[in-house]
Amino acid sequence: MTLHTPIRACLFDLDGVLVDTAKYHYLAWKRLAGELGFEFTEQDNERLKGVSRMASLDILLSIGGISPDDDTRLALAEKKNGWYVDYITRMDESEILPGALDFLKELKAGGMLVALGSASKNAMTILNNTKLAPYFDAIVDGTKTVSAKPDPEVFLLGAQELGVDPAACVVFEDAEAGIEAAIRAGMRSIGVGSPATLGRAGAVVSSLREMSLRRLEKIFSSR
Ligand code: B16
Ligand code: MG
Repeated sequence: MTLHTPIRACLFDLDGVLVDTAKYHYLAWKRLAGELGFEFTEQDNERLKGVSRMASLDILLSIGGISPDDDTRLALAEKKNGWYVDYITRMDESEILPGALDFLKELKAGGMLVALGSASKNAMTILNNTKLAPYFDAIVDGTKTVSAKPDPEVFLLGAQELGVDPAACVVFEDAEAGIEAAIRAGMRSIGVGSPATLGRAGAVVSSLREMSLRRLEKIFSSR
């Protein structure tokens, strides 16, 4: 990969980058933990960000010190998802994170290709309710992938659907595992959140409000 390949596509994680659905995941997981008889804190919830549904359940169960059989695990995950879906079906455009919509509009106007790369199996519901769906040329979510981040599958599939070389892609991610996935995919990356956890990204911003096409080109012009 040449580091000077011009950027042709931006790939976005969903939860934590474009919308804050972590709070709804938290409420649903907390309710499940409550039914199972243990506490689940917001700090515990940090460990579930960017992690797939079943892997999240396993982390939660390990916190509670419970190890049910596979059928019970599936039923518990479904129960949590039902509560979570109740929350996200009530979402609207007001829940788009600051700067995200303006940046997506600027990318489209500038001819950049845009893809979603999310672990969520509920991504379409969220994109439709927030009216973000039309901004994406390709949507890769948890219904299309087998391996979870840090495996690069979700982003490689995104690049493939866009017909763009991975070296010409930039990933926007809020999770360390997502930055790792971007690196393994041979893509550049921008962390959205704290430099303490996202230090391996090419640059870190606190929100997409700090992003513009000009800033994007500037960040990578010398690398
Ligand atoms: P679902 P992302 C991830 O979304 C969330 O960060 C993570 O907390 C969640 O467990 C995962 O999606 C699966 O979500 O239960 O809706 O399939 O950050 O990859 O956009
Ligand atoms: Mg995320």
